Amino acid sequence: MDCKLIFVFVFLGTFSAIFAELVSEGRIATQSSVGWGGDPEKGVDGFKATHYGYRTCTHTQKQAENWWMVDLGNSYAIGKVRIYNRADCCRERLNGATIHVGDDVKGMLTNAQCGESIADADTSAGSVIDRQCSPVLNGRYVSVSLPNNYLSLCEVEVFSLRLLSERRSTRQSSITWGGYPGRAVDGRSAINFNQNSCTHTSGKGDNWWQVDLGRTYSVGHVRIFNRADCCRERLNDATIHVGDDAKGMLTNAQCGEPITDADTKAGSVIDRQCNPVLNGRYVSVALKDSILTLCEVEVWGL
Ligand SMILES: [Ca+2]
Repeated sequence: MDCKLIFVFVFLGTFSAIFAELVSEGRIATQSSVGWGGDPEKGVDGFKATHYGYRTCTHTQKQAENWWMVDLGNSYAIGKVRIYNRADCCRERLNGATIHVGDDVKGMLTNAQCGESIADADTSAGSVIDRQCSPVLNGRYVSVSLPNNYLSLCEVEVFSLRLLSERRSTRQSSITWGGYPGRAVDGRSAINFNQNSCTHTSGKGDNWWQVDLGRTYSVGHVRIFNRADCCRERLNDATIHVGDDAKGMLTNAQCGEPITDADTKAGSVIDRQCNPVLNGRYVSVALKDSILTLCEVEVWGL
């Protein structure tokens, strides 16, 4: 085993939890054509050197439509794509490139676009170009497409959402029946109240539950596990809020539509996508004049 392989093995073994959201490295890549030895897998080989001579950048021929695509192996909720541009020459070639995410293996030009097209201002030599997908895009295939120019990518990193809320600090408007706020982030999605894993407030006035993520994140998706043993309808009209105001449990920006009666089957899993993605440290669920019970709340983001 050569030194490079040993290094990679030790590195991943030690820090895999931190980088768990990187879903592209080492995956199978394809592209429209190959020139100058720039095989498509060099876009996901983990090496970010931006001088072409290091043989870790892709390179196509110059055709009407040029594209590079990675197959992530599974469909993920994609929050961000990062591109490392070439530094030794030709920095401007990426101008006009677009990033696409979707489940269509032939959708390299037509899957949903993640973020704005790459502009000339993004493409300084060796630049790191970030595009946030807002809303978050689900897909197994991530592509970069570029008309009428050579497409060269020194590395492409695709980041999926990760769970931000588990075991974080929580509070709520009141506590009754032993329904402490931490039960909604205890990692258990048990949905009968007597399993001691659901929250419970009193009913009158403004009821809210809030989690502090510890710092500001880009929140793309919130999932709520509803109670199953009774009272499924109590969550009707609840709203989800995301923001940096610790006292904004009712007023921070709203993520998705209010919860409706159709959402609240007993034990249902209720999903809300934040469109656009919302930046915030505090995520809350608010409900007026009804008991607020949450068996689990999962906040997903980057
Ligand atoms: Ca590379």
